[in-house]
Amino acid sequence: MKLIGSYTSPFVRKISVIMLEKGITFEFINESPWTEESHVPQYNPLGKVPALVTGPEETWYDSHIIAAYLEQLDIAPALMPREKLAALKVQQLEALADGIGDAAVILLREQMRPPEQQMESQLLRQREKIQRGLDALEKEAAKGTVLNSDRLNVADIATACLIGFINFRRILPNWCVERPALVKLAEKMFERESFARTVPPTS
Ligand SMILES: N[C@@H](CCC(=O)N[C@@H](CS)C(=O)NCC(=O)O)C(=O)O
Repeated sequence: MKLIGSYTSPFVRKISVIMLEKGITFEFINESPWTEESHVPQYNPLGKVPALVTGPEETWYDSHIIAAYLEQLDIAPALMPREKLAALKVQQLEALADGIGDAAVILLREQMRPPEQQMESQLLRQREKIQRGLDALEKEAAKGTVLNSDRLNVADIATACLIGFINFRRILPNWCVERPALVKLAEKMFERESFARTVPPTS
């Protein structure tokens, strides 16, 4: 399998972590989606990473779909409950973490524009999504029934990748204030070998 992505993307990290946890060997093809000469559109018409090439005629994209594809291979450990409703609850939290990631990427791109071209309303809108989303994740992490339970799942991985990205890009320096359950979850996840091996490069 070939994973197309960039080391700094939280969505790509999510897939790398899942494959490392399951012991699936893969080749990493480092491709930025942002350059003019990017090959990413050859793998995903949306031009986004990650994409996972599994055969000459088979490529998967959108990290949520790739995660589901990897799960149906039935390779232990299972990272999704077998029961359908329980699995949906995990996927909803995965979607929440990924959605906060989307808002963080939009915020970051907006902040990269010259200051006079940045839209204050856009910055505010994305920051609000991030704050609300993190509050919702904090509640779930404190409950410990789906997120932060004693069985690792895809939502835990997506949440920790998101927090890693927020830290790495300094998107919300005070995110941990009043979010103790999320802090604990992130600390616990960052100790795993799969996370240690996928730390975003600093340069
Ligand atoms: N929902 C997608 C989001 C992927 C995504 O936004 N990836 C970013 C990198 S962090 C990207 O490739 N952006 C390029 C673009 O939007 O053109 C997923 O989960 O795979």
